[in-house]
Amino acid sequence: MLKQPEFELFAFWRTSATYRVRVALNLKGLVTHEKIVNIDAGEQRSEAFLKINPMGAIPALIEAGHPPITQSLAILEFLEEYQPSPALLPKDLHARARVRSLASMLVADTHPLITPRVKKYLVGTSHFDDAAWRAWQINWFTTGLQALEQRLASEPGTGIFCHSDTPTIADICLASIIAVMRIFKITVNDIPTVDRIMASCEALDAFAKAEPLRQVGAPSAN
Ligand SMILES: N[C@@H](CCC(=O)N[C@@H](CS)C(=O)NCC(=O)O)C(=O)O
Repeated sequence: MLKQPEFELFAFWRTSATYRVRVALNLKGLVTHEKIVNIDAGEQRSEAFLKINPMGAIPALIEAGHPPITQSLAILEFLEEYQPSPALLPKDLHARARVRSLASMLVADTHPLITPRVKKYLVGTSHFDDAAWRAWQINWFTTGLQALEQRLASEPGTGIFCHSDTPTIADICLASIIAVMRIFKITVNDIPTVDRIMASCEALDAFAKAEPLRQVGAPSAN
């Protein structure tokens, strides 16, 4: 029998934060119905969507009868508690803190700097042209991923994945950044540990199925 969607996910094909939620749902075998918010058309700033998330950003996850959950990391933590298996956080207290710390380097310190709202502000107030915006993107992706590489390459907790040998929230966040960099055709060199872990992630169906170009609305899916 076909599984019924348990959640509604406000999403767009290419976004990093939505990718994170898609991977977690896939890993946990949970089903959603996606509602597209076209961020290229500015739908995230529509009156209707601002009632769901006043920040004007996706994703938002709604379980029937409950208020929306926004912020991809909060959604991942919610899904982890909603369905603990397979676990996306290690059991050990210090290992959990490490995974959350690695994830935050990307979700809190890297991704927000390259969002459409930041671009809109820089173009509108500082007259950024395409070249200036691209240099900005490359700078912040490079800063985030090089710092992550330094930690992954030197810390004993690193295994096949960011922490040990099963995927965690940190891997989901790492893969979400690389996935959008590919859309923007940006590469960061000399990050061998990050590249190796990304390859381990992509070998898993849950990550492969979340690949932006495989989503409804993506250029190749039309
Ligand atoms: N910290 C938030 C970031 C959400 C976010 O910025 N989402 C982007 C797409 S990846 C968005 O909707 N941006 C709209 C905009 O910047 O105008 C999260 O992780 O959920």
